[in-house]
Amino acid sequence: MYTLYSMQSSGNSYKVRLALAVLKAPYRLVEVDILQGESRTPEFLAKNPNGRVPLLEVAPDRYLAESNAILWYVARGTELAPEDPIERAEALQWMFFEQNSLEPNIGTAYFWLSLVKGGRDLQEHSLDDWMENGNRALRVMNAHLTKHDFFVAGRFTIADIALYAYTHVAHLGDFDLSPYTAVRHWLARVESQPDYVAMDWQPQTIAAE
Ligand SMILES: N[C@@H](CCC(=O)N[C@@H](CS)C(=O)NCC(=O)O)C(=O)O
Repeated sequence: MYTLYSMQSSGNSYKVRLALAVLKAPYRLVEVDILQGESRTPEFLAKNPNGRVPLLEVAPDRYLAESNAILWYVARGTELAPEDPIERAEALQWMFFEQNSLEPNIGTAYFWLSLVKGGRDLQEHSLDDWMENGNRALRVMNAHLTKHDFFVAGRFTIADIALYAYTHVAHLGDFDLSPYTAVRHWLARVESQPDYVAMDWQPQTIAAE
């Protein structure tokens, strides 16, 4: 059974919880409070020298970091992970886009504005850039979703899971999704997938560590 090191309110961690739920894969969950420095302890750094969640223990003492790499690993051989070469490359394209254009703007705004006390004041100098670049990413997504129900392969895949995680909480980072009609319809399509779980959902097995 996998062990997932995750923080409940982390979008990157939620990607993995959502994929594991859709895949009906059992796992042991370890909550890591990054706001209390729990991802920077010597014990955690021994598992992931980069000091971040999510982190998946895939075999005893064998750890996989980076949410989108974890998605590929857990979804291998399933409908969630396209195998056709061009579809696989398109999924990667959107997952790199997520890490380069969406997460650093919408994800970061969500983190500082909704999770960190006083974060708005601390990050005031960054707000305009996040807003401009985050809206640019939303426009790109909206244009694609105007012509497609899902990002890749005409079906729900890990590319949708990767992009959904921070888009669905964009409003908590001050983004207004009302102009992005196709994005809002896609969010609803993701939420109607079988075995979809919300960000605050937890599996049965939660370990104290
Ligand atoms: N590119 C990484 C980003 C991971 C990341 O930034 N995780 C944050 C939580 S969302 C974290 O653990 N931060 C703790 C820290 O930097 O100390 C991924 O996709 O997994």
